[in-house]
Amino acid sequence: MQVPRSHPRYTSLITREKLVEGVKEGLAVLEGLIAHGRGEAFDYILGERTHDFAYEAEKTAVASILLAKSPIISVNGNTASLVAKEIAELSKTLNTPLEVNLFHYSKERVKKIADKLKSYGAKVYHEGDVSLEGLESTRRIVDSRGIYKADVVLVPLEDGDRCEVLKRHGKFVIAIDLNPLSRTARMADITIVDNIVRAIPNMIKFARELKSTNINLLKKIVRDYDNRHVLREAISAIRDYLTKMAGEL
Ligand code: PTJ
Repeated sequence: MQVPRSHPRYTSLITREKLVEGVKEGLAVLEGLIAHGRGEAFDYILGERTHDFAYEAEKTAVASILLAKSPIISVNGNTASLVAKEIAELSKTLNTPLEVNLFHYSKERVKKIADKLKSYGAKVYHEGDVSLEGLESTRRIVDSRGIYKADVVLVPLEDGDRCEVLKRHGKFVIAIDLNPLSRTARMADITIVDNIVRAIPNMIKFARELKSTNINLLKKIVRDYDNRHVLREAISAIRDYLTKMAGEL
């Protein structure tokens, strides 16, 4: 569909179209459209912009990846449809590989997503040679070089139970989730309450900035971060936005 640039909801509609294309290309599943709709609703009541609490989470996420021994960035169908090029760029800037990890698993889709990410020059793991104990869903199928041995894992658009299992395996989890009330959001060590289409480009900027920063400063950024505070700020931002909108009626 051609979206006219003058349309007041241009960015939102273009993002939707990318996901629809992703489904047509076989990168994303139909359930991904539903997940996106939920994300859109939260984005709407957050004012469709990156808030300060999200910038803080994005910066801290980058600092913690730079400090990690074996970091990994997990990619699912929605992420590949919306920000394949950008997440490959982030991966290269942070020298952190990508791993394809799917909820609705199929070998064919894993390969399609991996090929797309590789076409942007990223290093991609998708062997699926080990199982993450304690997880029933097919998200348990992971790569022994990636999520399995990682100390820090970035999980965009997560579906719930994996975050808990990753935590049980002693991993430091960074989530990107527009829903600050989700189980993932509440269980992660760092929750980026922002749209992935804004979060990843912001993280690329922070990565370029912090790459040459001294290690003590990176440690201070991570030490000073309080995820419960960030989640409280996100929920308050929704409340304030709704109060403002009601007041304008
Ligand atoms: O490709 P697969 O098979 O791995 O499946 C991917 C989906 C997304 C379908 C799967 O992980 C799923 O069902 O996820 P959920 O349980 O619907 O959760 C997705 C979360 O991401 C929800 O809390 C949404 O609010 C949030 N979300 C959706 N779109 C965005 C988002 N957060 C940030 N940016 C978005 N664009």
